[in-house]
Amino acid sequence: MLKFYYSGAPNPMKVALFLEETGLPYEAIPVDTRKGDQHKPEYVAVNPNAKVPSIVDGDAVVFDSTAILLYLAEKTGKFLPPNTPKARGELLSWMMFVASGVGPYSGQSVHFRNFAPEKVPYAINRYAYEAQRHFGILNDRLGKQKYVVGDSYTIVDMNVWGWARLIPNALGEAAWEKFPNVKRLVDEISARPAAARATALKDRHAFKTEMDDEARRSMFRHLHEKVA
Ligand SMILES: N[C@@H](CCC(=O)N[C@@H](CS)C(=O)NCC(=O)O)C(=O)O
Repeated sequence: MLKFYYSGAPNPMKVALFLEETGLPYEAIPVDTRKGDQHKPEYVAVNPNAKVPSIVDGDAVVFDSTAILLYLAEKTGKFLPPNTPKARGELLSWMMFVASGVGPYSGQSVHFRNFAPEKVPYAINRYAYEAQRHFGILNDRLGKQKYVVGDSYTIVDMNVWGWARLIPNALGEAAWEKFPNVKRLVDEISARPAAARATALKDRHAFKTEMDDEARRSMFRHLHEKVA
């Protein structure tokens, strides 16, 4: 059975959503990143990047949420736009836009707002600005069409949902007012039974919630290793 290495964080949740939407059988294997499970040699053998999510499907090992969504969509033929060069071009462009922009800038914005030991106004503004810019691009697109690519719900919308549902963590409570079209998509997806099952997955395991020294040592390793 497909093994799904996960936590309740945004990137694993996109994959949980896909698995629940399709009903593909899977075994959910918790990786408690606040306890340092991501650095255990047996996990790094699956994901050399030492982050979640990853999957093992027979002899296929896939890491990075965007790669996993593409892999599973191609494997099942589900949640893809029509197989035309135009739609495929859009699919790949928007998947990479989420992978290289929305995710990293949102993640860094959360980090500098909530977790950095010093409040660095330049970094806070830089990452909030870029996260906001990316969500603004999505908001404009979703003002013109119901879904990000084509006229049906695809893996691009799932990829967006992972981080977009946490917009208040990245940009503050009032930020939803700036992105009504993204909110419309997030609310629609979050209301789906598959999304409820995906978000409930984290309750199957007692993930550590405290951001204490062990968690900081596991997730923010640069705190103990000066490289610049
Ligand atoms: N590009 C990767 C990023 C994965 C990632 O940053 N995962 C976070 C959770 S959302 C994680 O594992 N954090 C723990 C750590 O950084 O040690 C993806 O999309 O899967």
